Amino acid sequence: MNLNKIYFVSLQITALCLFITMAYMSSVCYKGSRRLTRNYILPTSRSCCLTNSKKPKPATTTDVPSYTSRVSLTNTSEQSRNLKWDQTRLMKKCQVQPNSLLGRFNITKYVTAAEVSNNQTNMKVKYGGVYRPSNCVSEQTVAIIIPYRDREEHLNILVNLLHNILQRQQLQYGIYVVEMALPVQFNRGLLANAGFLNAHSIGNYSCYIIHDVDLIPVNDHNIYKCGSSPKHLSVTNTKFPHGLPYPEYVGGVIALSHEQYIKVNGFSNLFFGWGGEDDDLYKRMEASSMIIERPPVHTGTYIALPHKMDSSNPPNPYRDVLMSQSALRKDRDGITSVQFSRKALEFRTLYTWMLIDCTESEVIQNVGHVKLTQETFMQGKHLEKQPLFNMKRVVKVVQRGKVEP
Ligand code: BGN
Repeated sequence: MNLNKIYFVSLQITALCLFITMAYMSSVCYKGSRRLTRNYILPTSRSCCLTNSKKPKPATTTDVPSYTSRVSLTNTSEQSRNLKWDQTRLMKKCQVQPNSLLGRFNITKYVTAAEVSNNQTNMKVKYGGVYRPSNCVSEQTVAIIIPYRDREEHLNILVNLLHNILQRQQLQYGIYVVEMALPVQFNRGLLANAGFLNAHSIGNYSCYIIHDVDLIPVNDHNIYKCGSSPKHLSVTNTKFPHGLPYPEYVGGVIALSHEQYIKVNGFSNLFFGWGGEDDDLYKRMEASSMIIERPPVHTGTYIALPHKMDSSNPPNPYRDVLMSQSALRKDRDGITSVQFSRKALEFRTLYTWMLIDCTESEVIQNVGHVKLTQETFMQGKHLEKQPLFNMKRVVKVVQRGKVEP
């Protein structure tokens, strides 16, 4: 009798345990399927769910391009999306002016290439020069685009310093160095456009900062983020110690959000050689009714690294002609029309490097330059009584590119 009673009670206990276990498991699975648990959801816990019989789709190479999976900027696999969602939900937003900032600092000596690779800050950077803060969520994702040719020493100094500053600013960012293949003349605007398009497809950034390779920031209160208007960050440098050389100057370092870059159609692609592409950008922004934001002079200060006159980048003799019609040309000459081929793409230790090749004639042809200049000439006559440019000189530009007028 006693034995029977014990047997009966133990049966009841076993049944109760079984019931509790099943109830617990189904609740975990249910929560998992609705992504509500605080635990990171693993495929094993999901696959146990009776309510969610669909197995997670395995990540294919097209889902997760090797670059993005390595840097975890936009990993599209379901598991990583869950992870990201949960992490993001748990983390606070990064500060606008983090306590780690130093303000104005002195640079007593520049780093060597060896020091750059041993630097602790640089070790936190992932291949391709991308970084995200580990303890907070950056409000913006920032791509630094550096148009580049033959300035390795400057590039080392700049990239090393940028990693330090941008990490102190608690930003999620990537650095992109865009090089122009020889023998084509250097074209800063076209390189910026190519950098924008590539960085966008790699990391879908919200903010794009076009940065001269020889300008070194010396104040980390100069926040490398975009604003509601384009933000010109390099207000003064050792070459222009008294501030802007002229009020419309937007050369050096400028930050444009993704929307702003699209709205102005980026830079003109037609400025081969030195000068004018930045003034042309100013005209595009003006034509789009944008105003330019700037930090105070003390904050927007840079060192201009000295360099010899660059023989492969002579002043562009057509820059004033091109500039005079920039607003009218803007919609057909920019990121919507840029012509180039990407010869190489490398995810280097501290930056992503790409080599861009183009031919002047193709670039000019693609803008429909001759046709456009005749149209704008007529428009100019009609609207302003005065022709907007010197027709003879524009034809010369076209002939230089060997396009039949
Ligand atoms: C200006 C250049 C800019 C350059 C600044 C500073 C031109 C256009 C002339 C019609 N503009 O003179 O491109 O950033 O100097 O060096 O050349």
